[in-house]
Amino acid sequence: MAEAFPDIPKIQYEGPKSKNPLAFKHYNADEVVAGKKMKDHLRFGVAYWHAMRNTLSDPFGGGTAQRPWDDGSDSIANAQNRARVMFEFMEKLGVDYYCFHDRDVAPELNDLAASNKALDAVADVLLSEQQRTGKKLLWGTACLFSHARYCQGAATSPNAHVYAYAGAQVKKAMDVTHRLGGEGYTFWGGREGYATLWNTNQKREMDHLAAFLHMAVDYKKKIGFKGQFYIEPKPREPSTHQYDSDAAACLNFLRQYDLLEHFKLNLETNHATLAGHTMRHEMQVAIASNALGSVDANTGDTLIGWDTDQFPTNFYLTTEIMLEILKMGGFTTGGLNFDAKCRRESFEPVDLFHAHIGGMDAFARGLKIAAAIIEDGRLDGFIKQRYSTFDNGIGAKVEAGGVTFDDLEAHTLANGEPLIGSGRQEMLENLINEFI
Ligand code: XUL
Ligand code: CO
Repeated sequence: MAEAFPDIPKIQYEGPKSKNPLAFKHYNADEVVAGKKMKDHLRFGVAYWHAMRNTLSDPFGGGTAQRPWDDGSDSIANAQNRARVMFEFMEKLGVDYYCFHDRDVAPELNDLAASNKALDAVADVLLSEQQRTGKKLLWGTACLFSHARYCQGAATSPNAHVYAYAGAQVKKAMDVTHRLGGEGYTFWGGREGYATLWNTNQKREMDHLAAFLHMAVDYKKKIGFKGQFYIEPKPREPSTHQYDSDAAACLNFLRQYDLLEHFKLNLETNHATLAGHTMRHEMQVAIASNALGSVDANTGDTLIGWDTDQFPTNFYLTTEIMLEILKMGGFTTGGLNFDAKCRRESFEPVDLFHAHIGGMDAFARGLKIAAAIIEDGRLDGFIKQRYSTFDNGIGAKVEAGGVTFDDLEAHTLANGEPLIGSGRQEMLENLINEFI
């Protein structure tokens, strides 16, 4: 096969002084930071649906992307060729993982049996390319949101036959993920929510979704798939409201339906923004329940109200994300999947490289900065000190449990007005800037 990117060499680390747009300035895969190689901290993934399938359309115009290797057809041969291009891309970029949707790697054909066959034929190529290159599958998923049958939901459709179709599709996507040695499987409830409550029975839909996820858990056991299940929160878009609206809503849902032990969260920065949260907030909520699994690394635009899926370039953002990852002890099955696309104006193949290089460098910088902040210790020291009244006396008793309102009243009558310290927000913001 002719190369898809003949003019692009393997991207090398050239250091911060390099002016080469096709070189890493900060990401040096084998360099050890905080006791581990950068590549093992960051576990980057390329998102197949964006890198290979996004035509770069927007609500006002069609796709602009130039992808000379793609003949634009729905043929299996074209899908197989694209899979080979994906691996050439990952090899040149030096990324070890990828993530895919079933309908993005292979075409959806006239019926389920034909679509499954097409998926198997593309999976054959994915498997042989994995074996050739040593690249791995971070997670797979099923696209339960593009086809017209899912316009009113998949596992929350009011129609049981649509629900059954969705289950059949997930069963196959899990089989393929398992066959490819996937380290995880993601459920993004693309249309699991509602457009209007006038036609919706929320309780029934949530019960159906929970039953669906329990079936997935059972099927996972049946086939011996050991990968981690993830739920990906997002508050709205395409639905008016999505049931997995943010980390807290997902965790509540999982707890309510006895699913929490089987799922972790795949958190996406742009989805956090749409939910009115910061990514760091979402990460801390998930980590507090031991449920942060993986990250869809992208960013939104605060001036645009939809999911713009931009590449992350902001060092403050990547520092915050890496601080949380380091403090949780690192990823186990998860990684940083670039669920991000080039802008509509950036339509050339080389733009795919610039975009990923920028995201990888931004995270490499974020990792180094976060490691330095932790090593410095002042930030953690301040927070520890801020809560130190809970380390002894009445505070320690509260944390140990068993304190009553009567005890709190007796303490207050004896001690009078508390002395409190400044929150020092500005000092801490300055401290962070020392490192960035
Ligand atoms: C959609 C989104 C998805 C999931 C996988 O907003 O982020 O691409 O990551 O289905
Ligand atoms: Co995503």
